[in-house]
Amino acid sequence: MLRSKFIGCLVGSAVGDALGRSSEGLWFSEAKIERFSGRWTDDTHMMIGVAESLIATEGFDGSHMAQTFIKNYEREPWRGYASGPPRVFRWIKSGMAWNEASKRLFGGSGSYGNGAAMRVAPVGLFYHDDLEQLRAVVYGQSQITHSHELGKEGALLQAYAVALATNANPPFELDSSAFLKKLKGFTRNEVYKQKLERAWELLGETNRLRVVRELGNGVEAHNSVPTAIYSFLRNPNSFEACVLYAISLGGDTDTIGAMTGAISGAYHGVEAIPERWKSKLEGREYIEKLAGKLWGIKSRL
Ligand code: F2R
Ligand code: MG
Ligand code: MG
Repeated sequence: MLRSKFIGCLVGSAVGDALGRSSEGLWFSEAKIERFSGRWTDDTHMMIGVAESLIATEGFDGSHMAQTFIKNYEREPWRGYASGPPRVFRWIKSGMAWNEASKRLFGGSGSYGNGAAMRVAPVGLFYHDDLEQLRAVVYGQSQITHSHELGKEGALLQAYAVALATNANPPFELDSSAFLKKLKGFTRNEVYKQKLERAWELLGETNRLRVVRELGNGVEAHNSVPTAIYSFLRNPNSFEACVLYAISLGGDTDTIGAMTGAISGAYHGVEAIPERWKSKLEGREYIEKLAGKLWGIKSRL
């Protein structure tokens, strides 16, 4: 089951990204998923980089992971990256340390974009049973491109949600309240604590506009990570329902779809992801191979 959860998480993340790709940036009522080509964006490209580096070094090595991001970006810069990461890659290439360059972004405040969270699923899987290491590695992998506290803390919550989903045992009913309480207790940031509180209050909400207004659907980590966790908890028993719900909220749909898909895939395992999506997914075999290797190393260590 654990192997299936590892594969489900990475494939689920890529499926969510590919499903949301054509709606990214649209108002929620316009978000559509019918045009599923299976092609994914920077979210999956960077998630693959995280997995490749964890596998190659059998753990976290910041310099190696930064170089992996740079190598992958230079091969396929057209994946739809935002402005921040490519600038950081150039600074690292010109000699800046991997954990210093990102501090220069946005006038020295660092990025609070959701880029560190959208790619973090392999860390949540690999350290699902060691929360101290999970926190340290999430902050380390975030620092490469996202040094702002909100960017890092969003990645931490997304990784911890993946870890909690990995440790859960469906079909026993998921305790949403306990899930949110654990997340709230794990983050040190007040913005996220309040968003998680709102997520709990909104669980029965039928008005999507209200959900978007209160939780957000934007490119900022604090306006998308809680939304992905919420989308999963609204529909814990169905991969399909939770990812479609996430995308129906509009905004940063590829990323919120990817984060929701990662949590749900880790919860259910790969069998729960509809075959009509898996069969079309770009690079499915490679993503499954990476997840299998990550699980293999984890089982051996
Ligand atoms: N880039 C996109 N989408 C744009 C359209 C792509 C197009 N469809 C195409 O194919 O070309 N999506 C991807 O970017 C998001 C992840 O972004 P990331 O990696 O966090 O980048 P960045 O630049 O660091 O932050 C994103 C924006 O957030 C705002 N921001 C962040 N920190 C800020 C700060 N301290 N002060 C002010 N603003 C800050 C800025 O607007 C950044 O541009 C994902 O959606 C991924 O799919
Ligand atoms: Mg993207
Ligand atoms: Mg996006």
